[in-house]
Amino acid sequence: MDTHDVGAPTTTWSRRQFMKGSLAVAASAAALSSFGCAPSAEVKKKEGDTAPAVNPEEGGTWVPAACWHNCGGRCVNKVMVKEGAVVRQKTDDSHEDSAEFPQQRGCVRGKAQQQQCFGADRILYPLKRKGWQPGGGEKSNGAMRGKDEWERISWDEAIDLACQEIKRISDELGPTGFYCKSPDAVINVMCGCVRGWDTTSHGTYTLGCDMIGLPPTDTGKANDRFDLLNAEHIILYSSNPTWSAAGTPTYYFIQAKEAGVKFTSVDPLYNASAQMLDADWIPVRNGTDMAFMLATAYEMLRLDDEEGDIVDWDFLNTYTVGFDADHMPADAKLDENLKDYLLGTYDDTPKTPAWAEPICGVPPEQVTAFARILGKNNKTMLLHNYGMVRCNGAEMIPQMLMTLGAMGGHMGKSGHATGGAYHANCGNYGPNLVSAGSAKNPKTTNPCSTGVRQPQLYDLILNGGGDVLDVSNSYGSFHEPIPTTLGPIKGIFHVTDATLQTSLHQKAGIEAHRAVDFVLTRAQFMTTNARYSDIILPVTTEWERPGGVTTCNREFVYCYSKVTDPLGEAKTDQEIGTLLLEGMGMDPKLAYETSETQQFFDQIAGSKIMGASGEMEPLVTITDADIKEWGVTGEAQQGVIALSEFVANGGYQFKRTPDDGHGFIGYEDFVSDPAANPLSSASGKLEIYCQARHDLMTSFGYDGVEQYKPYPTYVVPCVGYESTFKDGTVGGEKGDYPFIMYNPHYLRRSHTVFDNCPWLRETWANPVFLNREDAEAKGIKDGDTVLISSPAGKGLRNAAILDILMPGVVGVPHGAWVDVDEKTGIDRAGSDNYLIGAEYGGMGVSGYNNQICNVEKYTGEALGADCDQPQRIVSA
Ligand SMILES: Nc1nc2c(c(=O)[nH]1)N[C@H]1C(S)=C(S)[C@@H](COP(=O)(O)OP(=O)(O)OC[C@H]3O[C@@H](n4cnc5c(=O)[nH]c(N)nc54)[C@H](O)[C@@H]3O)O[C@H]1N2
Ligand SMILES: Nc1nc2c(c(=O)[nH]1)N[C@H]1C(S)=C(S)[C@@H](COP(=O)(O)OP(=O)(O)OC[C@H]3O[C@@H](n4cnc5c(=O)[nH]c(N)nc54)[C@H](O)[C@@H]3O)O[C@H]1N2
Ligand code: SF4
Ligand SMILES: [Mo]
Repeated sequence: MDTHDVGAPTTTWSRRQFMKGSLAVAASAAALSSFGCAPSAEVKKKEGDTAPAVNPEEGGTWVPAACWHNCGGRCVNKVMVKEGAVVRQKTDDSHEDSAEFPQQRGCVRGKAQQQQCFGADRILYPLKRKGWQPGGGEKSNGAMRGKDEWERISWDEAIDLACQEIKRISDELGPTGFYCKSPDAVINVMCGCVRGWDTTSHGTYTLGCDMIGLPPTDTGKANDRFDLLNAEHIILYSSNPTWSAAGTPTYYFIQAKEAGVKFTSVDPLYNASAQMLDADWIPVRNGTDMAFMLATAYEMLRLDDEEGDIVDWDFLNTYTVGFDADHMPADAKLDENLKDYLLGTYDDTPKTPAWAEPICGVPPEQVTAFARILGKNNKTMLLHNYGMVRCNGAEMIPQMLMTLGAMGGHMGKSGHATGGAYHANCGNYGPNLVSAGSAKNPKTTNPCSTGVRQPQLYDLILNGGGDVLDVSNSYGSFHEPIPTTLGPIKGIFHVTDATLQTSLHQKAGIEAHRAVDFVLTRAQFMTTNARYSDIILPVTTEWERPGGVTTCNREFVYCYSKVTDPLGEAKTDQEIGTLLLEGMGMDPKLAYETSETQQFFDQIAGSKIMGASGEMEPLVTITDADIKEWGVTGEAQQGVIALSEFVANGGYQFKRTPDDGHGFIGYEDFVSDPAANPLSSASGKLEIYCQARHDLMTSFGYDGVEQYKPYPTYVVPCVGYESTFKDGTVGGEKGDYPFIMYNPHYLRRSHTVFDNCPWLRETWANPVFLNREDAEAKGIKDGDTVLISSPAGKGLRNAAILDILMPGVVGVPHGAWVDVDEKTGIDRAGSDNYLIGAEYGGMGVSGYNNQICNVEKYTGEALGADCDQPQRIVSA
């Protein structure tokens, strides 16, 4: 068997051929070969398969098919299955589309799901790295990870080898001998492991939102979609739902636009959403939002003083603590407040727009205009996504953004809102009107409770262990530090994430993978995790499983069904887990209680709908005959839709009207009666000064934490805009890495998923985004191959030169599969994390969006388009 990167190029495929192809993708891999992406011989031929002569216009059954990635959306995706082949694909057409009752339409990635399930790049058999042998040390031949060849082995052999090695490491080192970013029940039961924690999506909102008085990660307290139309201004702060929350959110915002709402985008890029909504653009430099926000607050105070009617003092005084000296929280240890900091009382530096401009790049008149929009007499919604808090030094943004909303009184009233606008719920919050049930599985516990900040883990592995501060038990749950000494880590598991690709410090990550005895990965493709492994267990996609139910948004639950039998020898996660536990001599019932069909049934049976009483009631009617037909255990129940209809329709959408009584205004109860409905903070109010969060953060003792106050101030990040200057002073001479680099979440991919997909590669080029002036100064033309260098690594991408990106900012899209040229050490794929190191400060946030880099025209061989590169395929 060959190594990776040997697939047939996809260039021979024109867009028309792809379109044709999409009408004729067959479940049998025989049909796949017609794609020009020839799969391995075994892939082509399933027992008894012939290439079906399909006529997409006749017959076939529409099956609601899963769209299962962490893509920001949740949409309907239907495939026509005929003679075991998928012959057509569509999105929601179950009813006429209207603003009140919108179709749940999907995006281009959804349409490309067939290339996930039936892709020529699927791994269909257990694979072993040729140079690896169990037993550890030299036998593992670890330096060859990522370079070695692969051989096909049987499931028996794969499970035997894996269990032998897991037992050996477990006997020698116990649970801390293993590492897995997010262990599942099987790993908990088999051996346990050290976990990695990371602030990924919500950045600094991961720390202590409850202490400030915000909902967890600040999601859920913006208003529902009909109320968007009651606003006068909607601010999309660091928010590009058109790319990052595909599906209905953009449609809701279009309704608001058509109703006359004025949009403003605060973003280094005039992004697709801003363009679509014809928004006013406030270009702010990545990672410097605090300067811009402080200056905005200063301007609100100034305008209020000079003209009146800007700051909602009643709101501040009633619902918040810490804005001024007269309203400090009872537990404050420091006699300082935000207002005096803004006015320069403590440091003789008023936080004026002129003070902020050199840092954030926003012209002062735009700050003033923004302050006016936030004024109390406007109906303003301040909706944010999380790009600006996935930055070093952004620790106090959650308190500051909330403060801006509170200064204008933009909470608890129709037409006003302040809060997160995330994923498929973006623009539409409120209690669920329908919800999916859950499958029953035993609760398992990892015998090792230690969580290590993800990028430090690689150094820990490379150093053979060491001292760590355990500060987070699971994502989003921080605690006071527990000093811990860990021994060597010799085994790595990859389960359902793309850790080696999506975690900071990838270069060290690759070395760490080469340093251990054993890496076991479940994979559908030769992903980065898989590439640096020893044994790969082929896992099915969701299309090859019985089905499932997902809550998509408050109005819609999606029910998807099986599209095809498992391809090749792929097995479901549960089947693989069962084999591993049996191989370890353990009872699989410790991890799985019921069959996957039973789990699907339980999800359906547990689905709920908002009843007339205001309580959630069963959604699906289930009869004894249904239970018999499904071969499951359960009880008959009365709902509003028959089981067969629910499954055939692909779920259920709750019909809304603006006056249906299900509207939602965030913070309404708190604002109407704060004493009866206190928030989760110590004071029960919104804490602009928050002692508890500050104390927790400082207890970690990370570098630079002494700069932070319990209220929002500007701090110099460990890496950020200041680092682009030679001596770290803004406005000085530029250093070796003069640009701020950030990682837009890119429409070609859902993180790493789809990166290898030919259709999407052709549609989305995955370039590096450069500002025109910057490119001209560097002699770079559109399409030129660009060398991106950072203190951590080097990568190549083709230039996309933009007039809508701030000067000095470089955009490297998130999630491309690293492809290191072993001779030069340069990554040809432009992987974001290959360019980022392990530096951290404050709370230990993963600062993806204010890293530093240089760009120059590459003098080596030009890269060519991604869609002209061979697809990464393992072939026999
Ligand atoms: N530099 C940088 N790094 C980032 C970010 C950034 O902006 N910049 N963003 C961060 C964010 S917000 C996030 S959320 C993370 C995401 O990080 P990850 O969760 O690691 O990313 P995904 O690519 O979604 O990984 C999902 C993996 O599961 C596999 N998979 C799919 N279905 C199944 C299945 O049924 N079973 C199994 N076993 N596997 C399956 C997919 O093939 C894929 O490899 O990345 C973070 N990393
Ligand atoms: N297509 C696609 N969609 C996705 C994903 C994906 O990988 N691909 N991933 C999903 C996941 S898990 C997540 S967490 C979300 C992330 O979704 P978002 O948080 O929306 O992520 P981005 O699109 O990277 O950033 C949003 C906007 O913030 C801007 N921005 C970046 N840094 C800063 C900054 O420092 N200040 C300001 N003011 N603006 C900034 C960017 O230019 C961008 O326009 O996307 C989800 N949706
Ligand atoms: S947004 Fe996500 S769920 Fe919707 S079609 Fe695209 S990939 Fe699928
Ligand atoms: Mo995320």
